[in-house]
Amino acid sequence: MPNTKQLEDFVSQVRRDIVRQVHGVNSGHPGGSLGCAEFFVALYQEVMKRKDGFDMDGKDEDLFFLSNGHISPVFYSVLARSGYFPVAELNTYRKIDSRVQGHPTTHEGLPGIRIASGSLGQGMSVALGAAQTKKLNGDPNLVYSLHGDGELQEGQNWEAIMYASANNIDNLISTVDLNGQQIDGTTDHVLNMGSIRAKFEAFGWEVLDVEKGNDMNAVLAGLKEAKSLTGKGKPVCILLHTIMGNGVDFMMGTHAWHGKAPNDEQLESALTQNPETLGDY
Ligand SMILES: Cc1ncc(C[n+]2csc(CCOP(=O)(O)OP(=O)(O)O)c2C)c(N)n1
Ligand SMILES: [Mg+2]
Repeated sequence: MPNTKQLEDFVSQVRRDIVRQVHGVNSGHPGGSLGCAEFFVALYQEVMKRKDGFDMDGKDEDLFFLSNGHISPVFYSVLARSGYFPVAELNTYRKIDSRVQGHPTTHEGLPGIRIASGSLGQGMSVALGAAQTKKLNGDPNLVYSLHGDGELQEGQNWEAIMYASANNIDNLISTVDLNGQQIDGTTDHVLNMGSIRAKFEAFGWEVLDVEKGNDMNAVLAGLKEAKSLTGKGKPVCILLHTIMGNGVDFMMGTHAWHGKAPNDEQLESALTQNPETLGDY
């Protein structure tokens, strides 16, 4: 099992992959991707029970669904570096005929991708369907999902959130990337949602906050605690407090880098801040 330093080194490489993918085609979403790097590395390298190889049935293993599909650069990097597909394929990000599309899709058959996402608001519905299926099949494994905070403004989420608790889907751990930012500004400014914790609780969920969503040990502890809360009749929500653009100083804490590529000079600076640890693709 990797130690914290190894996981942090992994994160450094993932950050390099994120900015290099986006810079390579001058498009894509670095901000949310960087903010969720620790979460993805913790999940795939430590927390999730995964089978060797990949199949769409997803039986007898934990599953993950990415709902905020625009943060695909972090997802692709962690999938590739966790053995799902060749790391060199990151070089085809957002290119014509690539399996590594700007927003994940299933028909390219990229191992690790279970749903198309990018049209926001749909992932929770799929995740809870998979979780309910596991319960019906007597499969004791868990389902994880990730959602943006701005994404919660999509109404379909709340149908899913309501359904999950009404049906005691207690093998589902849904994480919200609480970075306080979305495409056009802060979430408070664009559409103030009040207390997201109070809303999930009112809908019957168990909620826990991870205040340091970019601290590897805090993220691991939060995921561990969330796991301990499963199987008790309620779905579990992690409010993961992250910093958008984390790890690249000029991208941090602003929506400006939600969907914008760094130029050559900015890339150089970003790479200097994040040493190569596992080998660039
Ligand atoms: C249904 C739908 N509406 C609008 C968009 C455009 N869009 C893409 S990302 C985004 C912002 C989402 O905010 P958040 O989930 O907080 O992501 P972050 O900016 O933090 O990465 C929007 C509005 C979309 N992809 N899908
Ligand atoms: Mg956000």
